[in-house]
Amino acid sequence: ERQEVRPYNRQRLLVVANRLPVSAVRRGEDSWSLEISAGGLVSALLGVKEFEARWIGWAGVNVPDEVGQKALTKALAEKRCIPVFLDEEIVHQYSNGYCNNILWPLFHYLGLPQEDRLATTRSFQSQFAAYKKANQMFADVVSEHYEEGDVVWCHDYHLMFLPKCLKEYNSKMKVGWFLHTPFPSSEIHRTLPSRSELLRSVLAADLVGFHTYDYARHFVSACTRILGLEGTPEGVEDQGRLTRVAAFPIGIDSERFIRALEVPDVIQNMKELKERFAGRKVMLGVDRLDMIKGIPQKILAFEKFLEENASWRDKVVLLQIAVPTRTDVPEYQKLTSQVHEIVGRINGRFGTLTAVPIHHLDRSLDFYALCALYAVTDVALVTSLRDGMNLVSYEFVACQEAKKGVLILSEFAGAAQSLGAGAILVNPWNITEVAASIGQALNMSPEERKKRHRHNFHHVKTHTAQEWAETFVSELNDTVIEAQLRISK
Ligand code: ADQ
Repeated sequence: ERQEVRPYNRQRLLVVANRLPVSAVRRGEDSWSLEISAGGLVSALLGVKEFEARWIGWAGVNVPDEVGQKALTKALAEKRCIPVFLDEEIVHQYSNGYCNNILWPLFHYLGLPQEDRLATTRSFQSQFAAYKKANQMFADVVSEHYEEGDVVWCHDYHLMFLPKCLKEYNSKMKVGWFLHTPFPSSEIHRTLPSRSELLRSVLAADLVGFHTYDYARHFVSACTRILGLEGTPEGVEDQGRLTRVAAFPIGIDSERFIRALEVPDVIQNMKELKERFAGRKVMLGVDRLDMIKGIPQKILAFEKFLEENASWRDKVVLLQIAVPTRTDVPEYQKLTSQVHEIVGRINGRFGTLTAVPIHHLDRSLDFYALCALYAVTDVALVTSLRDGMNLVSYEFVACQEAKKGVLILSEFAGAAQSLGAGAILVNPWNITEVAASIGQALNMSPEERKKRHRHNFHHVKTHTAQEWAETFVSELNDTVIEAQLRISK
């Protein structure tokens, strides 16, 4: 066993999230290959270098046998990752069921189809039981690895029950919880049968963080209205114990994107893309293929723009890169076919023998390919119906120093609050408005583009992922010290 020497000034940070930042593929009885997986949280925490961070989470595979578990644990240790092993039934009920089928749509203000709603209502109790059981399994692994002085940072809606489990294990543990999605209006949260239990377990944390003040305010209102607790400017108070609640808007590792544009392969790729789309303006969408991203709405708005602006038809192209996620869920399969159908119809309608207006790719791109695309884009289209923050808008801005392209951004993305002044804000449900904003963006004067870009670029460069994590952790440390002082008074 390799002995690790820990620099005395670096605090240990245990990052607990549903998924580890790597995906594991089994190559043999005791051999595994690991790949870094895409996603907002991964992108953000890759930028954090200040702490000695360790990840605790599920590796995304079912490993029923002990030999496999041992080998995977060993392989993951090299990446500073610690696995939580969940069996298929738990994953089905906890992750696919309670997390993705109940909390995810609810937190994004999306309803379920009637038949799913009834089925969900029936299976609710068993799914919530699985959710609590899974959270307890995460807590067991955390407590096994916890050392005094560590900071434990729990992430997202999958782990709302975790702060309570951790504090039951050790009331002195420093526990923070951060939500990457919106927290909805208390009127929405109220409909959850497990509404109180979830709020109470989150409140067991010392610090609770959200991307925006609105989400934080919704959470505090839920606690006051549903639990009858007192909301203060600092957070939520329960019999003298304060849970600090605040906004910590996430960012990206902007330098990583800026540097990527100097890599020879990226420069070559940009050159090829420019040649490929010469004479046409490039519009870009990059999203996980998810209901919340408003992909059909975006494409319909683009169709409306082409319909109303015949002169632009052979002068603009929309590249929509959509990584499939949750492909085993029927709702997501339906969304994929719906998007394909709309794209096919529009390309049939406005395409020529040599060119089509929409290129739709159902896949993930590697980091460098993505940077090249961002850099050659004239207009980025982010039309999320709801989005905690939306990092794609940040990444686009980071890659636009040369071009100063335009960002069209949904007012329902958290990013609207930080990049709103530089972007064109739209209501993604209003296709006429989005179509008009496409025209505005394509015709915008270079001076105005420059002015808008300057605002956004400054924000993206100064509000980084690293700063986000450092602020959260130092606030968590301070909160715990203040609480101790209050008790000793
Ligand atoms: P996501 O819903 O995953 O994150 P987002 O913030 O846009 O949304 O992050 C997506 C990440 O995946 C980006 O880093 C992007 O580059 C990458 N990505 C997306 N499509 C890709 C593709 N086709 N190929 C390669 N990479 C791709 C959740 C919340 C967000 C919140 C983040 C962080 O839903 O609202 O901003 O967490 O908190």
